Amino acid sequence: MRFYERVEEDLLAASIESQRADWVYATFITPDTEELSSAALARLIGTTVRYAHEATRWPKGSLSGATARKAELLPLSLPLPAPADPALAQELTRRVASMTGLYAKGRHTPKGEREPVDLQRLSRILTESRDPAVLEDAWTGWHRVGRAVRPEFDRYVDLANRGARELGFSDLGAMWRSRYDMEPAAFRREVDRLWEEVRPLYEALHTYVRNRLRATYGPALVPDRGPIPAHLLGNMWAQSWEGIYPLLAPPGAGAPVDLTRLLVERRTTAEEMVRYAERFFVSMGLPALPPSFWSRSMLVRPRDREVICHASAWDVDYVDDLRIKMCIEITGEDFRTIHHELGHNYYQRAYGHLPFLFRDSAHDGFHEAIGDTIALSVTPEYLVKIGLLPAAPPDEGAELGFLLERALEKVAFLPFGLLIDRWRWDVFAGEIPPGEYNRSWWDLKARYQGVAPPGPRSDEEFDPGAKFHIPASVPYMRYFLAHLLQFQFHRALLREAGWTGPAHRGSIYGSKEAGRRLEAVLALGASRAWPDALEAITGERRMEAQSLLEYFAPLRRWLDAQNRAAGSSG
Ligand code: X8Z
Ligand code: ZN
Repeated sequence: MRFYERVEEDLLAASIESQRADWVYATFITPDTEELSSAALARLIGTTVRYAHEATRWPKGSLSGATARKAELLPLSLPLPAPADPALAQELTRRVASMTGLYAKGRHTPKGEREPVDLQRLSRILTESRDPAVLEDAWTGWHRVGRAVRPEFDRYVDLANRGARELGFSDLGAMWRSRYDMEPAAFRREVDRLWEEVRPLYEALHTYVRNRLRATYGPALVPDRGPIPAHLLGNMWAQSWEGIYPLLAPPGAGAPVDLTRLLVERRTTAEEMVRYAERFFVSMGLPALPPSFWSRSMLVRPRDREVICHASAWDVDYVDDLRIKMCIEITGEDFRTIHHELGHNYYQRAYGHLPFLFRDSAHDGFHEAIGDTIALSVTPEYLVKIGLLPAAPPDEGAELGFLLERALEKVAFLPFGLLIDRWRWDVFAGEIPPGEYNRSWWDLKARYQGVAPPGPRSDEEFDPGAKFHIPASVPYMRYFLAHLLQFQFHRALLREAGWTGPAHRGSIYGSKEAGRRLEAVLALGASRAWPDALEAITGERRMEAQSLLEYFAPLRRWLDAQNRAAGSSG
């Protein structure tokens, strides 16, 4: 239909303009770049909203095939809905840019030090220090950034909700839940169902970790029931716990692979870290990254200006101007994150040939799952194969260590991935009033994650604002879904690669068959409802937790035995 040709042409032009301005802002935060990027985003939103309203001329049932799909996607293609009034749209985008900038510029002077340091340094303190006072100070110091974000947040909720309502959604949360090819209410039930399936495994892990931390820090700090203090889990948000693996390693497991040490000992550079990840994709038959990727990406933190360090992947011209923006540190964690980011880039490139409204993933959980799926293939055997690890694959004890480390990363994340938007959905719906923002946040943290703040938090604090995706207005349920999907994908691609052993030992490195299957799904973009894409990769049409549970089954048995021996059941 002619109408959608015009829509897609205009949206492509406005999106490229917005991407360019946003890139400059994110890699060089100044009042000017903040203004330019928010103005460009407001123009893109304005164009989308105008066309979304025009499109309602054709009633839903009157369209079919690709046009019907485009009509569905058009209003949902917006990263952020804004009121049609241009002044209000610009106010909204300015406030979001400002919140993101405040977060990026957050600093704190750690206890016993002289200079203020950034989030990356504070995060390193949280993984490395074993002094509860130092940990608490780094945690509390960073969380102060939430207070700076708070004054902007209320107005953001109000304006974004108005934008969502003008487009026919009841609020921004309902709009976010509408991008999953099912009713928003059904989607809510779907994530609850998935959480219930993985909850027993999470609880077994939580119990084990609490027992070990009590042994380290004593019963005064770590009680034998109830929540774990958030500052002891090795991560600023307690979202993944692999940072404190050394405290939790199975006794007698031997030293498992320390990827950070291997990379540091070889004096690996940031660029070489990215080359490793690129070579993985290439080994599966996917193309190398374009030369412009290497000249335009930001791989390390620049010394002379403020940037948004939170990792992201870009496709500035929606064809092949691929880039990543990261402040890479030479660690195993960043090694994995680079695979995560390149997963986005390879997705973007694979759907770049489609009509503009289809240049997106099947649903946003797919986008987040691709690179993680590849990173699941970073096994000890793989590291031997590429020459990073000199020794032969490790013994059985080390295998348990490997699984525990992966669980601390992936299983620990699940309730966190769920609760961020559990909280925001209720905020956008007006069910959590502004006076209860922080209290309700910690209620959810206790209920889902079983973690507590290091000390009492007053109503002045705004701890949600200390997590990137909240000031930046990025939906988060995508990561919860991705953490399940990646195990479904991993299992299916291993099968394609002819692997018949246990999933945690398998790697799809070098498998052209797995590569072909993966690329076929990426190339569908958003042209089909997600169950079709899921079926194309796994043969199944439902998201499920079974693959994850199978992957961790040997660990689960071991955790249960440990917990029984320690006299705690859950
Ligand atoms: O934000 C990210 C990526 C960019 S899409 C680095 N992740 C979530 C987070 O850091 O909170 C990846 C895992 C979860
Ligand atoms: Zn991502």
